[in-house]
Amino acid sequence: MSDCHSSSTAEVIRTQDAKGHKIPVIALAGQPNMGKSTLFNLLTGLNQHVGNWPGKTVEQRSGNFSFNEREYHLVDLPGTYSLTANSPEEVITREFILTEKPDIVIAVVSAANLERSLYLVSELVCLPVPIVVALNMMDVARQEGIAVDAQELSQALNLPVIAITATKALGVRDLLQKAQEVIEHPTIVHPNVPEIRKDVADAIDLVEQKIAQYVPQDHPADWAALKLLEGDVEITKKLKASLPPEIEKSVSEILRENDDAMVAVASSRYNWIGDIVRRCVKKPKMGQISITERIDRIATHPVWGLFILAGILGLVFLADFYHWLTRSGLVG
Ligand SMILES: Nc1nc2c(ncn2[C@@H]2O[C@H](COP(=O)(O)OP(=O)(O)OP(=O)(O)O)[C@@H](O)[C@H]2O)c(=O)[nH]1
Ligand SMILES: [Mg+2]
Repeated sequence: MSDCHSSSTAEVIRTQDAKGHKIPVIALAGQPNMGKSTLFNLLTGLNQHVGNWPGKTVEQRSGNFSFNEREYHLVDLPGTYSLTANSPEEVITREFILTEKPDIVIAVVSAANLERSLYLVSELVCLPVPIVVALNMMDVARQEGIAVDAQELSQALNLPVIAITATKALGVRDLLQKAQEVIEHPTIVHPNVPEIRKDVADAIDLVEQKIAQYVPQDHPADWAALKLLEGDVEITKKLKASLPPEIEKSVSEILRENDDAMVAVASSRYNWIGDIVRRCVKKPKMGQISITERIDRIATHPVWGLFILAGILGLVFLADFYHWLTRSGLVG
């Protein structure tokens, strides 16, 4: 990648350019093992800073790189399955997006496992941040016979989607080009978001109106209301501390009346994901089986599987026996 390189002097990661202008911040978000760090290392090379997130034992990695003669600050967010406050990683990721306001989030998903990886995206689309989706692991999907239509996915999400294979640096230039376009010409994009059951959506609106002036700084009121109805521990704690008693009482009443909201919200996300996957993913037809499935079938076959196991054990025994013979001097 000739026009995409990390600076050679690694020590200081700058967040301002020579004229004092803020260097645009790109955050990599995604579930664990989606390839965020692979992409991060590819772009930043040695120009990385590794430490811990303030007050947490979670590793923080950031670094700078240049692309098309512009410098960017890249943050490798911790892998998270969702954005509900179940773990420090989830809190770090959402707090970073809400309070640090990166210029763009690159949501890294796996083409080989789109259904699972879209759960985090279903939450990211509810945050006020521009998103570009990096559809990674295209090589793995191809090997598994899974075809993901990136253009169709882009239409289904109403977001830019670029297919990449991070380990081979394929598609990464296109991804950066798209990220650069979005950063330099920000337009208000409304991604398609999960549609929540009407009664729960109404309850969210009502809670939003009540809490709007008390939400923590940088937290959108509609998002905080959604999280309250999902029973998010952190947001509940923060709002409890700031809501006047009479408002807290009426909000608690709404939450009690909608005690199935968490399930309704989760199922709206799963429906959203299901619809998208049906539109964009073609799995191998019956009869067409992938290489790994073929290996699995033979290795777990009641007869051939035993032969393979006996063969492997025999080889281990022979290797061990040969090793013993050479050590005891019986074989030269
Ligand atoms: N075949 C293939 N493997 C990939 C690709 N991208 C990443 N990997 C591999 O997937 C594994 C996980 O990649 P990471 O970059 O560590 O994933 P991550 O998203 O940073 O994971 P966490 O830090 O746990 O959140 C590594 O073994 C990578 O080499 C890809 O496009 N193709
Ligand atoms: Mg990582």
